[in-house]
Amino acid sequence: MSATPTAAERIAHLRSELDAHNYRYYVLDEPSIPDAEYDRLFRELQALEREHPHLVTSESPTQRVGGEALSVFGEVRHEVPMLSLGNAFEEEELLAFDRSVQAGLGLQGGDLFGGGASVEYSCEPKLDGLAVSLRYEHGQLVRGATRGDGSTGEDISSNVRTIRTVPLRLQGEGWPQVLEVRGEVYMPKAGFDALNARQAQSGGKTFANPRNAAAGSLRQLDPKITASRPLEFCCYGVGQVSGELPATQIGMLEQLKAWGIPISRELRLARGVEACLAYYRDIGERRTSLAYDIDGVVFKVNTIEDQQQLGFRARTPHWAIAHKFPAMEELTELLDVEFQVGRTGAVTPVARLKPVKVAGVTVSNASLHNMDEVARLGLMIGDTVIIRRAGDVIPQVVQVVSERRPADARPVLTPAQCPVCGSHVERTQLVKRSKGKESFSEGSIYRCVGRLSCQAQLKQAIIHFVSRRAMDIEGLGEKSVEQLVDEGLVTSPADLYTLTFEQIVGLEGFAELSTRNLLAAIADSRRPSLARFIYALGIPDVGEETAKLLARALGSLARIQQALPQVLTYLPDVGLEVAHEIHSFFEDGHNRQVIQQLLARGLVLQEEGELHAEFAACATLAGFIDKLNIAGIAATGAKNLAEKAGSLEGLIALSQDWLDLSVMKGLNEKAKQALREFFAEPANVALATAIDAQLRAFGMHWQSEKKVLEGLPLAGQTWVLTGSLEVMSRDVAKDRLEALGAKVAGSVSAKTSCVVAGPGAGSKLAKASELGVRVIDEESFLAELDRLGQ
Ligand code: I6G
Repeated sequence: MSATPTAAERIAHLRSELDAHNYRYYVLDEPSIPDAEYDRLFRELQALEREHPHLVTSESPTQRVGGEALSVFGEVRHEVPMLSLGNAFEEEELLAFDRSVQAGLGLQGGDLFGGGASVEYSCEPKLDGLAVSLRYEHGQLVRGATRGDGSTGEDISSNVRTIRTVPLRLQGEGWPQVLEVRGEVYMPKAGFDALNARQAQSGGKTFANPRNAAAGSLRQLDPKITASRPLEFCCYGVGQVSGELPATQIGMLEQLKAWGIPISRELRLARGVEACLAYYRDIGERRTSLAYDIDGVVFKVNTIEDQQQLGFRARTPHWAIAHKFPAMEELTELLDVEFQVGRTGAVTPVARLKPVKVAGVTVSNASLHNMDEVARLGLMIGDTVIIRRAGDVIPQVVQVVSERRPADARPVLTPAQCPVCGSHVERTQLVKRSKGKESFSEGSIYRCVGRLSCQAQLKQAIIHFVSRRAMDIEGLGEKSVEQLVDEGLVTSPADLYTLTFEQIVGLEGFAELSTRNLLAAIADSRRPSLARFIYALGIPDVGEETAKLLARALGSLARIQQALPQVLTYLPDVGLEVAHEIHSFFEDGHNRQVIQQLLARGLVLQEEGELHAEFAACATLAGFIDKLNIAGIAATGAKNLAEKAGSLEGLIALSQDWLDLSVMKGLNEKAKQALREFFAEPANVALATAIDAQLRAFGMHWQSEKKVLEGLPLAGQTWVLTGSLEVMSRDVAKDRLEALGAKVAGSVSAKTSCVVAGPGAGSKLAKASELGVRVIDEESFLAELDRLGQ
């Protein structure tokens, strides 16, 4: 048996394990262990290093969190200058480059006017990031520097160390004593979107594009900020090298990859310029679906000796060229801001632009999202703006060029009246509940209050109502809906059901047969499921899933219409804001009238009628108390109170009985005081009583927590989820198990009832087999949920 390792040995082992996993994850793109296992090893290393601080070294994976902040970056001289590349914008320029390479290499048939031989080129995408140089000595990362002017850059060592894809020490063996690798630090698109969302939420600075975000993140004096940004590194070449490297560009990059340095996954060899053009077209087609921004592809003569023979012109090599793609960003002028009215009445600003070609497409409109975005951009009419087209999404205004603002620039004003119907426009409110009180704050959306009396909202509402996933009325496209509304034939969804043959025939696109078909489709839509109908109503924030949930849980339109916002929040995933949207939709007199008309005109909803048993079972008094959000009363306090009080009346009485409450156990003094104060407010008593009465009217009765669980099929069982689930997310799986009464635990023990193991399951699976615990795969798990009615 081997001896227990010393702390130093275990630390060394953990570091090399983590380095190896990082290498497989980032360089080979072949993760070998689940993230959770990686985290466990990482935490073990952190704990050991905390216990033995003298064993901490700068290349430990734990040291990527970012050290001390600097006051200024130091200077770094590049022994081998960092070059720049010549560009080709047109195909002809690339052909000319190839001819000059052939001529330079004295290839047969190759002259400046027409080539014959085929040169081998390495091909890579040109990432839109920042060029950096990383210096390794004896395999250890000793310095990172920006390109600067090519001869002198800035020392950003502390920052590059925080980038996960930069190895702190090289893998394998045989690396030169000094090895400088060069490449691009960039921010993947998904990381950029997430960072901007985080920044916007916290009121921080947002970035115009991933390149700016990467630059802003790398040039931070505080490396902790860099550490929190999703940066990556991709190597494309070398600088100073103390020994020999393979004789070709691709061979050299493959060697660097073997030492743990990430290189492009798109690296290819092309024989001849035609193959280069094919590569350019292929990457161009996939450009928007790549995980990162690129602005072109780079071709390099593959044989290093040939590169040396071709040499340099000033600071650009004769042996490499960047073949650029059309820019995704362009400058243009903001001519005006107009306001569009959507289905739910949201009045959104749209930028009208001086037409400009962006990546081959003429752009004259761009989305501005909402007025907060206009304010964030500091946008004024007349401004010169940067427009960005990313993939197939609508072009965006990403930045104002404030230096170019004309003297007569005008502010963008929110219209007080709806531009379509003239109704009042009001700002949406955000509802928050804390300490038992609901509070409202201003949202970023403005809404026309005209509802269906607004032609814009009416058209969009009808288009939604008839759509395939809603009432599924075939034959009514957007144009036809617009005509019906413009002709005054349809003033609400209910009017669809009184349309006659004579009214439709003769409208554009409607001959006799298509009219008959449309009338048949309308008639066929008269028996929708409750879920379809709720979705078709177009309640703000209620998508198909929420509509299904409402229908399944509450079982009837009558209950959905009456439900108080607080009762609706008993549904999983329905927060207070959505609950208020639903409630106020059904409170609205006009909406109620449309629904009544629809039913009067022959719509028959297919409803379950019954309250769903699972929904009925979630009404525990403890949960109710918890939802009241009384300061200081969390889940445990709520449970203790529920146990003692037994009902809402009991709870109110308890809050008023000074002595009884004072001696109660399991609740601290502050919480007791908060409870007294809460029920001393008549408005709170009225609200709690109304919720209680509604739950009862719906057929729900307070149940004890225990009883609820006892009635469920997996009551008393403990389940563990491990590995990755492919069909169902882990959160959903957990919710389903809990709804069936099971507890979901994070580790396996002899008490575990069952382990659901997906691909990549590791130590938990091993433990389960060791203890003889039942293990099932995802397919059997889904079958079991089906059987148990989940
Ligand atoms: O800026 C660059 C991007 C990509 C490069 C580059 C590259 O190769 C894929 N290669 C060199 C040699 C240089 N800049 C100078």
